[in-house]
Amino acid sequence: MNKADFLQTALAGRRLTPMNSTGEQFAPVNIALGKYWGKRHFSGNLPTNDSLSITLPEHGSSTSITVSDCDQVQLNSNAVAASDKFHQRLFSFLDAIDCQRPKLRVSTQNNIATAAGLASSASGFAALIGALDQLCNWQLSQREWSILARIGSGSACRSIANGFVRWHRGERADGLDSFAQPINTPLPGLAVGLLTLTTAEKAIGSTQGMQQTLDTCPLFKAWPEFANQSVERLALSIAQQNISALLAEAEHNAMTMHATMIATQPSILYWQPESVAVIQKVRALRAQGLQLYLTMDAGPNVKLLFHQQDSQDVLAYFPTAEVILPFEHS
Ligand code: 2P0
Repeated sequence: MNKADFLQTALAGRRLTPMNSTGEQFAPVNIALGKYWGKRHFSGNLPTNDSLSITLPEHGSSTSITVSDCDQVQLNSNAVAASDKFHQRLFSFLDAIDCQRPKLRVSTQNNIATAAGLASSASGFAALIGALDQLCNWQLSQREWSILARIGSGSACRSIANGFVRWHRGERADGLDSFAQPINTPLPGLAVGLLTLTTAEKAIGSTQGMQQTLDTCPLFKAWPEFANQSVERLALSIAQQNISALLAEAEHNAMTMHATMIATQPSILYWQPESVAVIQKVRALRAQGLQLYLTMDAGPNVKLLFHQQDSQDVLAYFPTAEVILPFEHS
């Protein structure tokens, strides 16, 4: 199956036929505490393992779509050239949804610290599907929304709800059982600190990084089983309202994922000297008794994980951190 096959299967007969003058949707970014790394099918973004994320409710993408006389896209109020990769990825995705679609004008605003390594493709694809749903009156269920967003970018399937979200890897070849579901158990007291250490372009994109890990990493055999069990432990910590256990598991999960990246041939190392300095500092502070943990994705920046009650201490040690309380928002 190619991307268009996956999309058409999930759309179940729906076409990209506008029924309203415009479609608009906001979708939030998410940070994986249990990581998605590895695909069992590449064009469907079908994962080898379950993953679990926390949504940052006020950070994300707002997308609006209208019919136009030519395909055009604006990103943060700037027109994107047709030769740009972003433009091409967007409109080839829309072609794969419906090759007879009308020309469209897409406008996306990201209020995200993109430089902090938050995946704007996740909120972007989730917002795009939501906006299409509004434009075409598709009346998607949350599950269908998640599946369609996943086909755009895997982690986008988790950007469909606030709070904790779990992506079930699924087993079906058509991907209809690979979608994310909210875990309706809040954990007030959980805090995330975004650290922007460097704005350097990442060395290698996630899709290519996953392919290389799958092809060459001898440790990758152990990853899916570890990752699935890790997600079970994360879910149990949430159910038991045990923030410390959740944070410790999240850091171990991230470090194990990075070990598989580092053990590829050639080795993928997303960390920069600034990242390692933060890792060492977090460990030193933890040795002094501060319940401070971290997670990292396919880039050099670090997301701190801690108890809300320790926010002042964390800010004293990391004054540039943007502190986010995922369960306290308007
Ligand atoms: C995650 N990452 O779970 C993991 C952790 C990066 C490291 O999801 O190829 O941009 O579009 O499915 O979703 C980044 O991967 O990759 C990602 P594609 P995506 O958040």
